[in-house]
Amino acid sequence: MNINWYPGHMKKTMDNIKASLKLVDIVAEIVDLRIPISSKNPMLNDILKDKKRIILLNKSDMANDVRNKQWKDYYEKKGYGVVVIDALHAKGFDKIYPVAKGLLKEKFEKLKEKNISSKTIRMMIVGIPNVGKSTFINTISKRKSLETGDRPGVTKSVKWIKTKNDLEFLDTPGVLWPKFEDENVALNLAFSGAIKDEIMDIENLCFKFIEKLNSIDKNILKNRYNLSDECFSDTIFVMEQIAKNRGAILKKNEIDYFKVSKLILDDFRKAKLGKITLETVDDIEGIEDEN
Ligand SMILES: Nc1nc2c(ncn2[C@@H]2O[C@H](COP(=O)(O)OP(=O)(O)OP(=O)(O)O)[C@@H](O)[C@H]2O)c(=O)[nH]1
Ligand SMILES: [Mg+2]
Repeated sequence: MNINWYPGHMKKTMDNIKASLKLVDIVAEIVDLRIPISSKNPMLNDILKDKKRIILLNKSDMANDVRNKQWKDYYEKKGYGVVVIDALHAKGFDKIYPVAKGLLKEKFEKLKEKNISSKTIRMMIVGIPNVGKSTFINTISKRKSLETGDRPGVTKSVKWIKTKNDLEFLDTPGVLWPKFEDENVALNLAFSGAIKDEIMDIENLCFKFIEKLNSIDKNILKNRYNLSDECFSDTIFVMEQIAKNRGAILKKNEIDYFKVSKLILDDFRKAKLGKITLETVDDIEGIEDEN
C-alpha cells in the first residue's frame, strides 16, 4: 500500500515531538480500541526513552466491551498507565489525572520536599491519524477548560489547554505515522478509516473486510443486512446479497460493487454494525516485543 509517509516526514515529526517533550511531564498516546495494535506506534519508544507515558484507549463506545477490558489489562501488565475513554462523549476523562499522578509520584515528592504545592500535570497528546486526538482535545477543552492562553516564560509561545482538575494539555497534538509495512496493519487502518478511501481499491478492501468480520462472527453481517445462511459460502455472494437488499444496483441489474462496498465500510465506521473490535489480545503473540 502506497502511503505518503516519507523518511523526511518521520524525522520532522520526531523533531517536533522531541522539542515539545521538555515542556511536558508526561505523554499520552491515543489508541483506537477497535484496532489497539495497528493504531499504536512502536517507534514512539525510541523518541520517549524514559519519559513517563500513558495510553488512552479511545473509542470505547465503538468497540466490544469485553475486549476493551482485555486490552486495558494487557497494556497495564506491560507497565503502562492505561485509561479507557470515549473522547466524543467525554467518558473516562476523570481517571486520566489520577493515573498520570501515580506515574509521576517522584516529581510530586520532589516538589513537596521543596515546599512547592503545585498539582499541575502537563501532558502532550500523540497518536496516529484518526484515533481521536482533536476530538479529545476539543471535548476536554469544551467541557472542562477554564481558560486557554499563552504561558509566558517559554521561548516559543505555546498554547495550553487547562482543565479543572489540574491537567494541562498542549493544544496541538503530535501526529505519529502508522506502521504500514505489515499488510494486516495496513488493512486494519484502512477498515477503520485512518487511510483515505480515495487512494485504495474500495471493492477489494470491502471484500477483505467481510472476510475479517466473518472470521469474528458471521452474525454481525447476517443480522444487520438480513442475509441468508447460504450466501456465506462465498464472500462475493455476501456482497451481492447486501447490494440487492440495499438497492446498490446499476442499470441492467448489475451489482454496484463500489456503492455496496462504501456502504458496508461506512456502517462499520459509524458503529452501525455494533461494537466491534478487530484485533484481540491473542493476535499480538509474536509481535509482542514491539509494543
Ligand atoms: N464514537 C466515537 N467517535 C470518535 C471518538 N473519538 C473520535 N471519534 C471520531 O473519530 C474521527 C477522527 O477523530 P479526530 O479527532 O479527527 O482524530 P485525529 O486523531 O485528530 O485525526 P488526525 O487529525 O487525522 O490526525 C472523527 O469522526 C471523530 O468524531 C470516540 O471516542 N467515539
Ligand atoms: Mg486531528
